[in-house]
Amino acid sequence: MIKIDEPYSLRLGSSTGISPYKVKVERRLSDLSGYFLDKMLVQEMLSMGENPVIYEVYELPQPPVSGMLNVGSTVIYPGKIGDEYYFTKGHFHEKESTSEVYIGLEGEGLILIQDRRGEITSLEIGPDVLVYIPPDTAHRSVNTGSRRLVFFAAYPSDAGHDYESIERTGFAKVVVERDGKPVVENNPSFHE
Ligand code: PAN
Ligand code: ZN
Repeated sequence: MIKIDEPYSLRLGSSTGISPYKVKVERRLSDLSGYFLDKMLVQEMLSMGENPVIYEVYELPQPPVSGMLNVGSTVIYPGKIGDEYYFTKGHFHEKESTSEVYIGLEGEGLILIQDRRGEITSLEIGPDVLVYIPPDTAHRSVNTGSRRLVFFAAYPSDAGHDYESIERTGFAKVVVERDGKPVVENNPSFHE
């Protein structure tokens, strides 16, 4: 068992991305119903009792104390709602000075990183790729492949998650399938 404040090692990979873990969060379509472009399709699916798991997060959290790090992994399943690939909600950190590092373990995808002015960068993630997320940027992960996308994350344990700010405006770009390939396009419902 891993104890707070003591050195530990853990294993990367396997079905949960990190093992052991302490907390598992599951996000289904119903948790993300306002997030996808095709809201009619989402309502139709949910009313038919279709509520797929979009992603899971496995975490080894520490107390929210400056200087400590949370580590975790995210597993995004392959799939689309209409043309739009499955993604995470996305968030800013409440403590704006905090940054984060993702390391790809399995599959392929894109990380959308957006600053407060709505300037957005998309970076590829996959096995052995490290993505640095600077302070005060919203970040969302998108699975553009046909298999699970799994990545490791480490961030300050006192960072906190602010989902509301980015939920209000949306991300400036969406990742959709065009002719069988992922394409990053302007989000028609983005508003500053
Ligand atoms: C990640 C994310 C994880 C799930 O651990 O929390 O990928 O995405 P949402 O939190 O946006 O649902 C992270 O960035 N932590 O700070
Ligand atoms: Zn984060």
